[in-house]
Amino acid sequence: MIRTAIGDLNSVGQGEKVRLNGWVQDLRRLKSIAFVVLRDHTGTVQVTLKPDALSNYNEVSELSRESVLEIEGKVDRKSGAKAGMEIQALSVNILNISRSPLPLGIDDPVEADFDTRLNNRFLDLRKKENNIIFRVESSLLWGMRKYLMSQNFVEVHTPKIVAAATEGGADLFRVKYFEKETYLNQSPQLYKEILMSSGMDRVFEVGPAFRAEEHNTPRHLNEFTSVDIEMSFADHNGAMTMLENAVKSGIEEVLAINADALKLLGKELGVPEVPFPRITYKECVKIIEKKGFTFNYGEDFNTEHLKEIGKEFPGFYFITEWPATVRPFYTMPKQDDPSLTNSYDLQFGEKEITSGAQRVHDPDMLEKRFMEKGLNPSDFEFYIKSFRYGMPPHAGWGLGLERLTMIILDIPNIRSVTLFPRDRTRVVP
Ligand code: AMO
Repeated sequence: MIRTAIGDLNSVGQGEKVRLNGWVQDLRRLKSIAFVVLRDHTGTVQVTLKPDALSNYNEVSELSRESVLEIEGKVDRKSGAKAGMEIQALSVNILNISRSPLPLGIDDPVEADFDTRLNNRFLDLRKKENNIIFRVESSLLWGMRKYLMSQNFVEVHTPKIVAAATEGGADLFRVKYFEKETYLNQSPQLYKEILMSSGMDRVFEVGPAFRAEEHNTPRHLNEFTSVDIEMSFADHNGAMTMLENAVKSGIEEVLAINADALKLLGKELGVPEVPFPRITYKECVKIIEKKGFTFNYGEDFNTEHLKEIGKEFPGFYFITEWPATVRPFYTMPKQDDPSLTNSYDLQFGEKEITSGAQRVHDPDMLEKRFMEKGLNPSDFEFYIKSFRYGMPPHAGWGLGLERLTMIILDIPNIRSVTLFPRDRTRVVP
């Protein structure tokens, strides 16, 4: 008999036989009858166990919580079960017995502290409201992938053990690679650009990015999932259009696939209108100065500044035309004012989700930019070389998948939307 998901029992008729697989969420033994609340990834159902129907009744009715069962039984809608239905067990196969007590309760009314939850993440994720986050993230990414594929992007995979830093030398994890010193990649930046010179035209990558940032905040991980694109014969405007449409498509997919999840999590989500507003860095400086902050023009905005700007723009919006002082070497200067750049961040209120830009494609200008940033171009020879033999103009972005998931589900801590978070103190599990 094929397995029925508990969530699909509604479409099974009275008296029909089903096979269910799941965990014992609760077990109550009365005088001559026992009730199991069986749980799978789709929900729970009550199963009635009777001694005369089951040869192993005594063993089953003594089982510990979270033991794993396969149950064959009949659907009974006439009994007094609260959910309007229960299962009358015909056979129970014990697939595994859980030890007791559990290090973390699955349906305890009092929530355990976050560290205990993360230390026992396999149990924590058995809670529907926790594991459903990752179903939402999966459909969000699927919607973005669908859009990018429809625009002729090719999904690629670039190395994560690398010889050069892309986003600044301070935040690098060092890896001993036989006789050489190498790093874990902070971003696929250099490789996705090299692929533009390979004639691949449009590429995207979904993969891990590593940042040895010391600070422990609710928005930073030391390993996060970066969704990156790079496109040829395009500038920052073309890349921003791709970004807003990809985000919209991701949200549409969540709404189409995860309506139940959103209801369970109590989240309201709407499809954002595109195009998203574009606000320049200079306009943002005016906003924060108006609020009484003294601001050093040319610096990055801090959390307090972004809070103020976010109050003016509570939804998705771009901050554009950042000064060259705060953008990496690969960022294209603005043609009519080279102190600024053809760059942007995608924001949601005070939160940054994406950075992107048109890139420098002239190898001489690129070498100059390296030197201006105090970097030695010869350390990047493998990258600059790909610019010398016909590099097309190109642009792209990198989006933090966990950051976008936090935003669409309105979840305050990035660790909640990461299966096994890596932060300043946590590398296990
Ligand atoms: P940037 O360094 O701004 O740009 O990173 C891009 C996006 O990645 C996410 N992100 C993080 N998420 C969680 N924890 C972190 N420590 C963390 N650091 C970054 C953010 C951020 O907006 N190469 C460029 C992208 C490009 O221009 O294509 C880059 O990596 O959501």
